[in-house]
Amino acid sequence: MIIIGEKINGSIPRTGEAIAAKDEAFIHELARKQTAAGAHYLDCCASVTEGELETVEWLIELIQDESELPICIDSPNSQVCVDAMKFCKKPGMINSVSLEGDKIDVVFPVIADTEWDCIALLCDDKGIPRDAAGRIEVFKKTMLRAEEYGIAPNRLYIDPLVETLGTNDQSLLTFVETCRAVKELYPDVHLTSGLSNISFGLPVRKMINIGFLVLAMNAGMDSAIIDPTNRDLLGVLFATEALLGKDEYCMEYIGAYRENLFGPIKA
Ligand code: THG
Repeated sequence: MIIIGEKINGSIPRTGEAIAAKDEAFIHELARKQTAAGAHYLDCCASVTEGELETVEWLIELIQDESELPICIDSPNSQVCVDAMKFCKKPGMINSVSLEGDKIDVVFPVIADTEWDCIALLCDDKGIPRDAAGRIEVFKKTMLRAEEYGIAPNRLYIDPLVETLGTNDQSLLTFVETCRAVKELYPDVHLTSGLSNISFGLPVRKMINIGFLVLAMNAGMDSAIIDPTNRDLLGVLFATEALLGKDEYCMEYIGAYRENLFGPIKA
């Protein structure tokens, strides 16, 4: 599983406060903790109404003080995404494009001849297609655009988008059907997702999130935007990899346990 650490995101109240207060130590600590917890990328989302690019630059520099990990630049503004690439010491990931507006035309030509990867959401100007068939149509169009620019399927992380279970009881089933169809059409593309939308408005959200993670991994999801310092989630993640036959002799599971990434908290 490719773990994208979600904690440096201004829409998390405590992180938002730290960004507003220019609290460098707090951002340093988020970068350090998520790196120690085994993340592979660190998501960076300013979530500010003004001066987004300057805030993203500040965040990226703080992240790079503490971590060698590649950065996942998370902004709804594609121009900010591509402008922030130059602040990064190594290629990372753009989060995200979709068929909405001119996002693909802004991002794909810039990343084409680089080693940057990109998350693509399965939505367009009409929103998120209700059923899997509609999302697959968006996926096919996205892949045609990627091919035009010579971006190989293994550089794309497809986010099928998940709706809230509380308002759509078919949400997980639609997500799974979309994942399976994506993998059948293009076995080399990655699948990713944030976990939080599924459980919005429900009590004890962590339970729903964990169930979602397991079922999504079973459908081929090989990446997730999560809190890597959530020890319960990490334990289930490593257990599920092993159960799905993707962890020879459970070496990864055992290794993560030995590194104290999950399990009872040791003094
Ligand atoms: N898809 C893509 N990008 C995304 C999302 C997505 N970026 C933003 C968001 N969704 C993913 N990021 C977050 C960040 C924080 C939280 C949820 C989603 C959050 N975190 C809790 C906190 O920090 O307090 C902790 C949760 C936990 O402990 O597990 O709520 O869907 N492409």
